[in-house]
Amino acid sequence: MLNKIIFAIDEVLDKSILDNLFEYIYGIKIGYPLLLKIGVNETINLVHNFIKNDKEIIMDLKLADIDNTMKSIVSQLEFADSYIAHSFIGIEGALDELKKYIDEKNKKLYLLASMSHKGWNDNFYPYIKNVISKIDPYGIVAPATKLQILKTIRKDFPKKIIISPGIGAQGGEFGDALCYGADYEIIGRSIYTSKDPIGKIKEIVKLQEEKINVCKGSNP
Ligand code: O7E
Repeated sequence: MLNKIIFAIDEVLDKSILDNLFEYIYGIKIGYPLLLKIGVNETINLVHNFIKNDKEIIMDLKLADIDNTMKSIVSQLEFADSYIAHSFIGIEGALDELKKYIDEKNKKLYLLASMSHKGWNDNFYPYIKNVISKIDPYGIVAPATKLQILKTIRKDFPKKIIISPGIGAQGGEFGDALCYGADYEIIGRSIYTSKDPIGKIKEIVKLQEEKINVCKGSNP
């Protein structure tokens, strides 16, 4: 079965529901909404099975600060496998030291290349592209709502893992980002607001598979 979903857990869920979703998703993304609602210890309890079974846990605090502050934040959330930071903060005194710190811990860094909301300005992409090239992160976040910029980012970074939000609740269609170069689709509300999250995930996987079958071999 296709395993291309990163579940954005931005709402408090029953642990049993989350554990039942386990086999259908590649990994989970946790950010401020959940951490602020239930705290770090409860979050660790909630995602215990994912930690134990080596599913990727991506910590999305959209780090955008000086090196020392970002390293301090990461050091308090070591149960995660990966961390997301903004690229616009630049290299010296920020992302250079963060990358070194995360590498030393054998963890992964994702950098944000473009965002899914309307107001994000991709005119800055050449600057962001340069930062990403120099920092050489494990992966990149790029939007499923703007398929042309996603395609450009894939072309510019053919070997990077690309994870893509903006599907379902924000208007992107399930499977489109996979056709335009993403490795995984980040999906939150479409799953956790559903009355039947497992049924919804199965439906999403089917839609992703159908899209991939259509775009396979073509060049969107
Ligand atoms: O719209 P949803 O509910 O499917 O959730 C999408 C998730 O992806 C949510 O956690 C949101 O904060 C995140 N996201 C975007 O929606 N758009 C972006 O451009 C970037 C992210 C994201 O994950 O950023 C990582 C820095």
